[in-house]
Amino acid sequence: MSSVNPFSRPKQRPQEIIWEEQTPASGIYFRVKKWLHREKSAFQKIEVVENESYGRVLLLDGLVQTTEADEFFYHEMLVHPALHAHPAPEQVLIIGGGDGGALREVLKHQIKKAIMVEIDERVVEVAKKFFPWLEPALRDSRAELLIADGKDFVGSTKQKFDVILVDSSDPVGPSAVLHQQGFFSSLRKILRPRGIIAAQSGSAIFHHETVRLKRRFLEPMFRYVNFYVAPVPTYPGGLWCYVFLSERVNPLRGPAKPVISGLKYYSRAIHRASFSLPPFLNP
Ligand code: SPD
Repeated sequence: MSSVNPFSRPKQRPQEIIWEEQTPASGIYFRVKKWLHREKSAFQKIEVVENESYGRVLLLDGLVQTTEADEFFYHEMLVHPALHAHPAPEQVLIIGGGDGGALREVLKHQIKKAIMVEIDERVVEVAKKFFPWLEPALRDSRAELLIADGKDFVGSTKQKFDVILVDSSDPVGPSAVLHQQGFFSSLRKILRPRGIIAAQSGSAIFHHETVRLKRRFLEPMFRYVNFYVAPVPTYPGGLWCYVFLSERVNPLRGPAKPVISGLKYYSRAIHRASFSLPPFLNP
């Protein structure tokens, strides 16, 4: 997090503030230190602002996706539970994830190939310019970027994967289909027998109904359907849900190998703790 004193208040408040309406009655705001980018792509509104507390903030259609200060919570927890639970992942697929945070984390593992399928080329271009980790990740010889519709790719590819990560945006706009039953049944078909899917699944505080519905259609599809949580300070409610899906790998057994060093949030203890849901989230 930044070194700004969280208790100090600016004497002269700059005027511009942007906010994400997280529920009809509440949200989060960012005082704009500087506008870095604003455009309307073929798919969505893409904005990047500089903020004193969170650094660079990427918003898609007004919804916060990534901030420099807190993206590690989200990306580490999307990627590492699955990549550590699988004993030897080689082929990894990332659906979405155009800002590259998930790809960066995947490449910390000894995998052979990571394919990232992002629908909006402009998100990748903008992220390359403003978020320093994407360019080097894309230069890694194991990484492949496909600009394509994730649902179409999954429906047509002949490849099979050890780990599939769904780094989607919220279930509105181009990402809506990535939260639906049909998409998960297509993912199932391209998963290797010991494979694992990890998908972001919304706010633990505000999206109970979506989580409940997802659980209902996923449970008949996979032997292991385990929701887990992690903090993401700038996401609605500050506590985020993910789902871990597998036929063979039980995530409650914990990492299948030593945890890679240098991570900021994920650890062996966090792996176990994150699958232990508080009573209000249990079905
Ligand atoms: N409301 C926030 C949900 C965003 C989840 N995806 C973020 C993508 C970052 N790689």
